[in-house]
Amino acid sequence: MDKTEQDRLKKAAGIEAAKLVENGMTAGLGTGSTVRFFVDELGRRVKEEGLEFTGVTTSRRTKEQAEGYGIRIVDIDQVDHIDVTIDGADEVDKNFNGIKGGGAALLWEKIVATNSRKIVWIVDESKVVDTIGRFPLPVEVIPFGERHVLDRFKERGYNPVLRMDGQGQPVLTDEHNHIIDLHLERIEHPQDLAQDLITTVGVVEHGLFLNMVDTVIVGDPNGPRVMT
Ligand code: ABF
Repeated sequence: MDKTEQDRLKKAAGIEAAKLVENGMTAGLGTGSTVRFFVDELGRRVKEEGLEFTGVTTSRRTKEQAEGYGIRIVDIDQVDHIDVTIDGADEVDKNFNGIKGGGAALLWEKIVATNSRKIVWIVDESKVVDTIGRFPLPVEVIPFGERHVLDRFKERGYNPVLRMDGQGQPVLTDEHNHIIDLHLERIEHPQDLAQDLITTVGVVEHGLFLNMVDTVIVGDPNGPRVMT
């Protein structure tokens, strides 16, 4: 699928998801290129339809985009709950197990998601897979001692790679942590892997989002498709 077509499908999913945000809601706004289309549509609705809602964002870059449209953004600790969160994903399977974190925002994304009454992912059809794992699994780690976490992951056969930026420096998350990507190809037992990762000292969070999402809106050439 070429980028133009992929962007068309992402935009269609984003526009469909924007219909879910109603006046007076507190909405979680995710991160990634698909979410950018969603926030653009929210901005149009704010300007043209007078939509009023409060946003909680999962990254500084989404906060900047939303505030550019005059959307009111508050800190997650200023709200009692989040009515609905719309976010992207890197992979999602038929059991709604997903991988997130390609955008290095998985920690704030998971915190926002776990405090949301409803979670909706917006994806293009390339993200829907039979078995997750082909997309490298992001794991957020504390920089202190990360070399030893890498060694442990290597011993376990996880094929870990510290994520670097274009200047050859480790990518920094919004919490100033680092990301280790695990090149696993297939994840047959995601629950077991999640437990192994979260109990590894030095790991802050991982990109396995299991049994969390309620609805997936898929940008499909025949029009947005809703999976529930
Ligand atoms: C974000 O959405 C990340 O967790 C994930 O990496 C990204 C998907 O990116 P895109 O929408 O640009 O394909 O939530």
